[in-house]
Amino acid sequence: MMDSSASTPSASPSKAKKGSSVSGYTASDITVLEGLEPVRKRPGMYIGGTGAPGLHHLVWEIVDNAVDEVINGHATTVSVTLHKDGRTVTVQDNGRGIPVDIHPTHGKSALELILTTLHAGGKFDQNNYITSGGLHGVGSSVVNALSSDMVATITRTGGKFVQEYRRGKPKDTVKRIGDARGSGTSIRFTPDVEIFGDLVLDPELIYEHLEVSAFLNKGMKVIFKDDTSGTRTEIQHDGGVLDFLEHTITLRENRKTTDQVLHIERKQGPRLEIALAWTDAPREYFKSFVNGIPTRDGGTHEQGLKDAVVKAVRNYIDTHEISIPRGLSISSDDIREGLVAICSTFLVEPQFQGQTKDKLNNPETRGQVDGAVRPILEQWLHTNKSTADAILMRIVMSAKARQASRAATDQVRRKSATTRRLNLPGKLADCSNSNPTECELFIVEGDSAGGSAKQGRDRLTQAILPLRGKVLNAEQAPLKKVLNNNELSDIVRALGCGIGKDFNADRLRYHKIILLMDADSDGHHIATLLLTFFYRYLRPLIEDGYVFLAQPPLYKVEAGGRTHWASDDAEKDAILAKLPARYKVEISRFKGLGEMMPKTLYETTLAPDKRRLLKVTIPEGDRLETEQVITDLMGKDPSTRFREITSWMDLVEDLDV
Ligand code: 2B7
Repeated sequence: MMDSSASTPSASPSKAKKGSSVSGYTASDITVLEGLEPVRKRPGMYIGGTGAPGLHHLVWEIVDNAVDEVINGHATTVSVTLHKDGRTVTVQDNGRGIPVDIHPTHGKSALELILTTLHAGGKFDQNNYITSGGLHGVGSSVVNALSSDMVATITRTGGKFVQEYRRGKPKDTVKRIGDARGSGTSIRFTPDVEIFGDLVLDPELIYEHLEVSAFLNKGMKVIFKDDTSGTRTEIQHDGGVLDFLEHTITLRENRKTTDQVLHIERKQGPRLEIALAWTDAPREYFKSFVNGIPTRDGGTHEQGLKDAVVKAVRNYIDTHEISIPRGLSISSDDIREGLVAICSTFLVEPQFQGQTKDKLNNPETRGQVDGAVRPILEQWLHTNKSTADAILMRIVMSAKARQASRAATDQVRRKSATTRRLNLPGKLADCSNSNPTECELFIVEGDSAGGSAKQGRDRLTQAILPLRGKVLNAEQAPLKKVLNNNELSDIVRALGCGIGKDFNADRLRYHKIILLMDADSDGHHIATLLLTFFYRYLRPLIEDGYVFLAQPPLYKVEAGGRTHWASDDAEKDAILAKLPARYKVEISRFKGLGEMMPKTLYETTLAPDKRRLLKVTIPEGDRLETEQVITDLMGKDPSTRFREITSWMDLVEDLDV
């Protein structure tokens, strides 16, 4: 093991400011005041929610303030007690004690200002006061606001001082209750049942949070008393992130590639501590933190570390002329496979990114971390020849495995799916799922409707085939002519099941074939042509229940703040009849599917849980009659066609599928 600590001693930075009192900080340093009502009104804004995570957030806020006193060199110990009720918590530190002197202009103690006003922080925290997580050290007032009871006990300047609060409001001014030696802060609080109901705290979660804090702040002593189980645990990790690394590897049951572990600690510039080791893990595994906050999605600090590792290893391979097997190329992924790393840095102004703010975004950090790690890692590899060899063997092995597995998958792919996929029509927007029982093909009339459907669909399971040209009337055409019709041959290719003597239902690519046409006479005509084609040439698909008609809305009825959809006049009238007379009603008629927003099309017509489909069936025992209908409807004699036209919907049956 090697420790490459930078040369600067780790003196605790003193936060004393020129012109301040002996304590280095007085009540007059407090800025910006705002009451706590907004916190009780909208707790979610401050702690994310009022469920279990929000409840635990209260504990992290107070604990992190105590840890800050340690980080900034004023305290050594943090103790946390979870009381018997499972909800009340006492946090204590042996730091300087929150100042209790009276603020000259506000006439209140600094303690009261800190615990009862929002955004009251010391002026120092903009300059050089680094905080561990939380609301940048101003979270204690938020916790107070959301606690039914809070008691702050401060020891400083030879005395013990107490102030109590009820739902964030002080019961009285700060009182000196006696003499005391030393200094420190103790805060006891009970989360308000009015806010959190009867939720209780989870001792295991508290333990985990404290443990991570102890790993990231080496030397800090943490005492956790859990009165719900009568246990008391002391956590202290003098090995810091090095201990964290060992702990992580053991927990994940990985084995190290070599016993050697790299540990880097930079004390110049932003504090940075990294530990890493290669293991037999099948992937890389990074745990990164900024100011003690886990950055689950990594970010620039993690990227800088990855850059450094990859470049240092490549540089080592180049300068030592390590021979790599012929034809084997080593990727960054190969270099990082099995790497387990902990990366913790402390920044004055961290910027977070992403929905959950789990990613560090400070651009300068990437180069700084790379710059701090790379030379040390290179040096480490140079001076530990056997370690470097073992790591390189590990890397070459992963490159070989990757190459072999890539070749194998390529071969499998070539043999199966691609050949069938290559035959698919170009205008088909296929779905990504390849299990036919879960897949649906929408045959859509017109390019613009096809476009909306492509955008609005569920890409996983819904494929779209837009029809552009004329659909041939298959009633009057031989198979050869049918296959010469672009639209019909595209349908056959998309379905994958063949036609005529090649027909094989087992190869059908979608178990729902849904015809989606405008709700007008043109749309009905095309649907009829398609159904004729299915009936004449792919009848088993109808018989086995694979063919459906979609029911797009024709009318949108807006009334009383709600939107209703109707697919014909009768449905529209039924909706109107049910609406209270006092409602102002707005009716709009869609000219075609292409007019609909993709989202609307999805919600009214495509979404499996909202749409209504009509399943096309051939009524049992009525086969001859159906045959007659088709002949009459689609055959050459216009008079029979007219007779049948109104009754053709008898072919279909209303279904919610
Ligand atoms: C930014 C605010 C919240 N604060 C101080 C000083 C010490 C101190 C605190 C604390 C949690 C439970 C026990 C500074 C910092 C307020 O200003 S908060 N210790 N511990 C804590 O909250 N523990 C302080 C300068 C001089 N003297 C004291």
